[in-house]
Amino acid sequence: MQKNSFNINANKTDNFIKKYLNQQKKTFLIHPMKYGVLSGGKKIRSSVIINTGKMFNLNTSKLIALCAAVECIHSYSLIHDDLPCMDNDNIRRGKPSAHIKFGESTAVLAGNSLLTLAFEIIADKKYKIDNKSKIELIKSLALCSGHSGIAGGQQLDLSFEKKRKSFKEILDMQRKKTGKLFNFCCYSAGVIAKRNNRIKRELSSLGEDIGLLFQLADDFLDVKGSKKIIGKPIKKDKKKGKSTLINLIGYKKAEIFANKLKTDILRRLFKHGKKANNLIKTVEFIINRNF
Ligand code: GRG
Repeated sequence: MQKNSFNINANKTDNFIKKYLNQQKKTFLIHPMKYGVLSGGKKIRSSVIINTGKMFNLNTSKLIALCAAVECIHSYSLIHDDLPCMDNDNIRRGKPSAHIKFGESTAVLAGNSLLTLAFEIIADKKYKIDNKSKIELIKSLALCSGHSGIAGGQQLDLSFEKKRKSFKEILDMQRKKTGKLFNFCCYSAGVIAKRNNRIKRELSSLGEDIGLLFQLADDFLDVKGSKKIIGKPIKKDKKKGKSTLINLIGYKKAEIFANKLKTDILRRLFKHGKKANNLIKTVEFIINRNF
């Protein structure tokens, strides 16, 4: 199922973003923004949102604006992550990174514009959900993206380079850098489904664990993946002295930890019965993927 259903979700998100940008004023930054967000990428976060929504019988049309917003923020983080002052990577999604293609200043500005576009999309009156939910979503997305979320996690990641960090410190950094945006993916479906605070907290924690599993899989791919299939260089973590579980406890033990995390995530999903089937398949994909 997975590749097809992911592609369907990815296309829906891409089409939404394309249409949204095409309706805006034609500025210089539109092209580099499109390059950053529309040129490839699995759009796995969109599938997590859509498949969490399925647990609450939500139609994709109610969620597609959220998918677009999340993918804008994700692409923004990748553009900035590749910059010379961050991870300094020249290839992304099998193509030149945005700063190689357009220059550093344009890449920074296109990234910034994708960040603000995310909030514009959710706040837009064309997104027909009630204002209370909109404010809740905007606040949560801001928290997940800022200094206690992705940006904070990235700062920790860079500051941990070539240092021996503890298991707890590495997981905390990875939860922020990657887990928080997945936290928002599951939580936001709960907001649209009008679930109570307890359920929304459970969804946040579930999403964050899915995000952590995704990051662990990313670390495994850096060791055993194929550059051609992944579309970015491999074996960078060791070279850069990145603090990963693999570099701390070794590949085998990190794999055992990831499998335990996956079992725990699936146990929580099985409680939802058949309605969780698509999200379960997404989690299986996340840990077994080769790209
Ligand atoms: C505040 C949003 C924000 C960013 C600034 C640069 C930065 C701070 C954060 C970087 C965070 C980062 C790059 C995390 C890595 C997450 C990760 C595993 C990315 C790869 O995601 P995939 O595989 O990529 O989903 P595709 O190409 O499929 O979209």
